[in-house]
Amino acid sequence: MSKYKYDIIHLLVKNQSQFISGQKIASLLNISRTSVWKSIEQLKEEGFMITSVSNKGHQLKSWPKNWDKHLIKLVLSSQHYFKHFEVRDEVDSTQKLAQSLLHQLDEPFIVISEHQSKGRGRFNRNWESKVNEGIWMSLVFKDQIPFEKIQTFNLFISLAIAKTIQKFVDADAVKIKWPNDIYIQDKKVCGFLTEINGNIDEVSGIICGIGINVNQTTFNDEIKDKATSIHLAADNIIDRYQLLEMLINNILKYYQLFLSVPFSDIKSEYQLYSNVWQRTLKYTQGNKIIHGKAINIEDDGQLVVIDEKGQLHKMISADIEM
Ligand code: BT5
Repeated sequence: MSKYKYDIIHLLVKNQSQFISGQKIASLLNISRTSVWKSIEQLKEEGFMITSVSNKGHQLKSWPKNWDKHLIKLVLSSQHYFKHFEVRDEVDSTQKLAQSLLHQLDEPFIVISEHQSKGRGRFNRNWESKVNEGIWMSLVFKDQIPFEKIQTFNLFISLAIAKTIQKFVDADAVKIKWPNDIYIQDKKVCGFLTEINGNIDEVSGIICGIGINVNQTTFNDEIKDKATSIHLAADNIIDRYQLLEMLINNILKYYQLFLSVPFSDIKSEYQLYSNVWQRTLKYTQGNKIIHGKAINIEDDGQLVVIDEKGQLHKMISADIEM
């Protein structure tokens, strides 16, 4: 493959609303027009849809649907936080791979895969991760964070994910189910889990595994009545690159907020998105089961639930049956 391939894609992406001539590409990259033409032909063979019109030039219409490390770098080039991208066709779990790379890589990084053979949820539950249809990734943040602050991380991140998904579907339908799920109406479209590296005083790494159902139309029997995808809700095929770009930008925006302001600053916004208020729900914490209504979320991220006898329970994590 031509060594200019990614430079040419870059120019085509930057000029996506118009044609760019072969002459202009050649002079910007300081190569011959023949090299431009050969590279463009190769890109077309690889699945890039490029319209070429004589006297006008070339215009990118769409690119291959699978994850490609260089394209991921390209769409995420406006952010400067994540420095390394580990892109795989298949892994057992991006979370597991991220854990194993944690000490080899000094800077923040992203692990993303087309498929996970053993994607996992909390408590080692199974996470269905179909090939090419979702975003299955782990983000590794590397900052020194006081241990007591970490409890609010999920609250910031869930707002970032919900706000991204909102851009593709009926905005009012997108809700956060405390502590780590995003719903569209009453079905789960995303689950994430947060694991930390560090000690009781300070956290030095956060590994946030995010699973988003993007273009699925079917799910396995266990989850078919309780899962949905953005595609099903939007009635549109979703461009995963566009979704990824918006998602990472939103996550970084909320991560900066997480580092710089207390949860109380975003609490009222969070409460608007949450779907647990004023409903009697079943909360399971270990082997304790509570039937009650959530009435508040405290500044340290704890959910306050009042049970049927009027007793208050504060929770930092639980399973909630809707
Ligand atoms: C979660 O756990 O919701 C966290 C899921 C995190 C998945 C990501 S994908 C990238 C990274 N690498 C990994 O290996 N994991 C992370 P939890 O709250 O425990 O919910 C798990 C439950 O959600 C399962 O028991 C099923 O009932 C349901 N479920 C499984 N797959 C699903 C899917 N694709 N969509 C909706 N629900 C699903």
